[in-house]
Amino acid sequence: ITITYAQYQPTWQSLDARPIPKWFTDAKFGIFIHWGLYSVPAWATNSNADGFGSNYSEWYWERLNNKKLKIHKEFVDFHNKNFGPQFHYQDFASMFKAELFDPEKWAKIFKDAGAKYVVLTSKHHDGFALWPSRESWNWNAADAGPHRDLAGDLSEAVKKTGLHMGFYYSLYEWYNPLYKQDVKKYVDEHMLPQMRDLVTRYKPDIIWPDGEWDQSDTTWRSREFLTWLYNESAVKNTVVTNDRWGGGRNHGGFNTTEYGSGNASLARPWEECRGIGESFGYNRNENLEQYQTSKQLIHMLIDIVSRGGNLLLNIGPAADGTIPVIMQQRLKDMGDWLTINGDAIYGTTAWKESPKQKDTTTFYTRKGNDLYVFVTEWKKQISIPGVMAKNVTLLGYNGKVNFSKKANNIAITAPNLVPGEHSGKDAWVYKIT
Ligand code: FUL
Repeated sequence: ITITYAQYQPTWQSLDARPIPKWFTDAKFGIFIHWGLYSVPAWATNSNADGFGSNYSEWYWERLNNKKLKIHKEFVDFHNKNFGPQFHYQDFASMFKAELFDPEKWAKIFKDAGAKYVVLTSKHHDGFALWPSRESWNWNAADAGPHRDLAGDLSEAVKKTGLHMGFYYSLYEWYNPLYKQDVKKYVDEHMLPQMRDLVTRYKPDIIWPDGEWDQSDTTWRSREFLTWLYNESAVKNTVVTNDRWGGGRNHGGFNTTEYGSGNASLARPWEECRGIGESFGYNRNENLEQYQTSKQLIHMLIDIVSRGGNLLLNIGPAADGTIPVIMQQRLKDMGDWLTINGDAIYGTTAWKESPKQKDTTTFYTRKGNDLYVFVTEWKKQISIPGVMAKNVTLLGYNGKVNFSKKANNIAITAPNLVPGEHSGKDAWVYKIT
């Protein structure tokens, strides 16, 4: 007889006690990818008229149907004008070809961006699966559209570069007849088998559920799934999940915020996600002003990491499988900055005792006995209360950095150089040992 001792029970008390694998809190920066049939119209309004999420292009299908929305008419007009009233959302499947999709190229872009993990929409609220899912027969990327296992091919390429690979998965589906008729059956025969399939096939390091708000955690059988994931699955020791499992966002893995600023007040790890622009899926209707500049993105990453969080920065590839060049450029800039300054980001923690001054241009992280001081504006003098220092260096600069000590404070004098020429640009990091 073998007696197996299951470590986790299907209660939140038990599941929440599982420590989040350290690779995740060390990683700090991940790439989110929203890619699917919505990448064909790749369109949303820019109005924000219905508040949060108004500009999300991945909601295209729902916007066409939801008459209660202020933006509904704009979507219908756009759709009818360009595709015609007879054209169904389902018809986008044949136009989603991914003919230029090169997973190795994508993986290299992500690695060069300095990201440590990738999260791909394996299935969004429209239910279209990016892998050959049995449960989504004829409504997946292998049976229709590109006729290719997009999720599997990307997963393989990403893992080969040494990055962690994960999947976003929408629990609910807007228009799946099974979901509408018999949610219990949908959960048992469609949703849970799909999630298990994703885990067994691709051994992802992240399961990023979403759309959980539509039902309770009991209806989704979330606790049972997590018990299996943490006790028995092939990724039980490495997998990380988020807090979108139903019944409020208090349970599961890391806390998620979206177009917010993160939640550092909780005891658990957190991750802020957002696009470079205002949509997750590619929105061709956006203008340059709606895109964050590289500098803004770098400052965003610094702010988040200094408060102990992760940034999951989203890109929206085009239907043909290319990553819009403006997005590539932003990622490249982040990667260049991280090549010089990554030591101050990866594997760090927030400096809990940091001075509580209202200074929006100085940020801190810690690693071992080292303190990193980020300045997002070049300044001649930087004083830091409450620290002792043996040595101070400026990352990316080989020269000496002068500093003076007074009691428990140190004052750093910036070296006489042209920032951007002799060091990093957009933000500078002093390392205090
Ligand atoms: C939301 C979804 O409704 C959005 O479309 C997007 O996927 C975001 C990450 O999560 O809740």
